[in-house]
Amino acid sequence: MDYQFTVQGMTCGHCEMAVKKAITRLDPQAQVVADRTQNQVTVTHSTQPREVLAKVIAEEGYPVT
Ligand SMILES: [Cu+2]
Repeated sequence: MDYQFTVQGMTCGHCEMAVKKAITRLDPQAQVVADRTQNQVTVTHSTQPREVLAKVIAEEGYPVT
């Protein structure tokens, strides 16, 4: 499945990497693009439901709106 999330609080490359890692830890084959300038996280080839990914991003410290 492919998803797009609007994510608050990503201020630098480390934040983008933290979000990517949190998702791929749970969903290893997912492709993740995090763009802090647009507050967007795009996930493709996910095996997980949208809510699960949203929860993982939020638990990493970045609110999903
Ligand atoms: Cu950061």
